[in-house]
Amino acid sequence: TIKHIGSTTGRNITGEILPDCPADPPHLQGSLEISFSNKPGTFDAIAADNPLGKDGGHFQPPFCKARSKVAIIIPFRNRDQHFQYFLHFMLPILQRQQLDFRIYIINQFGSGKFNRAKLMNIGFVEASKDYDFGCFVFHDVDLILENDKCLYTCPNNPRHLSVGVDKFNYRLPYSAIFGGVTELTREQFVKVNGYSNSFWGWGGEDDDMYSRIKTKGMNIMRYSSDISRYKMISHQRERGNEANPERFKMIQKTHQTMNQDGLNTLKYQVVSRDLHPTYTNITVNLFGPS
Ligand code: UD2
Ligand code: MN
Repeated sequence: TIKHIGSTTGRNITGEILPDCPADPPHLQGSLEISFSNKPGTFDAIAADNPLGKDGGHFQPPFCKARSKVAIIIPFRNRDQHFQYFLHFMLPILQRQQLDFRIYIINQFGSGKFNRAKLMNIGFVEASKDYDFGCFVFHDVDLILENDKCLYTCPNNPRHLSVGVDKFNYRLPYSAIFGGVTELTREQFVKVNGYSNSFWGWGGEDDDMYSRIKTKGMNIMRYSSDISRYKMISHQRERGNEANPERFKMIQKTHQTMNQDGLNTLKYQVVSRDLHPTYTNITVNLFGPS
């Protein structure tokens, strides 16, 4: 078996020092053909296709030392088929990018109002208990990258990755958008006190994060839309994720509320933590409104 050959120490199993991975990963393919017309494989089939992960889906390049340690945090409830597509398409890409990475599903327990932002805060805290991740990618489960040159590494300012999305004709719907797929380093995320915990239901949490970043004097970076390009798996708005009518008022006050609402006020309970071959599932109780 060739399992367990990645390295957390920068050495291979015989103790030899691995060279740093090149800045330009050599096996990238560029533009990719993504289609949802075939059903995705089962989780077992996906694991068989991607055998190099360690427990909980921690992947590391086998022959070089990765430049980035990346946690991919997916806020989630009841979207198994989307997640199967996600793994099917994204695992090979992330391995070609030669990242030291692990995918976390942060699964909201119960049928109360969905809270995407709070789930992402929990992902940050829980992933940080496992490993010294320096880069956090916050990722909608239904967005699939169409160009593997869009590297999931964190630059020196927060980055918005879902620049071109097919649903929006591959154009930004507004210039301050920060939803979909975003990246922050550990330091950047701590500096803004994480996301708000207070956005229950659909919308606003992404705009709130945009203001947090600006308030703390950072800028948003973006690749161009030919590289930062995604397809969204089509879906309806779920029950429990109805649009939040308070969101417009809330995002006017971000600069006043952000220091008392975020990582420093995060309360939740882990219901279960399950290590799967290609990902980690953490089911959490948010103690939110019903
Ligand atoms: C947009 C944003 C998204 C977020 C949302 C408002 C883009 C491309 N996307 O997405 O990032 O800001 O508006 O909250 O800008 N989810 C579940 N189960 C549910 C509901 C949601 O798993 O029942 C997760 C899943 O990862 C999903 C994400 O939350 O992709 C966002 O929800 P959505 O896809 O329903 O919202 P959408 O497409 O309007
Ligand atoms: Mn969506």
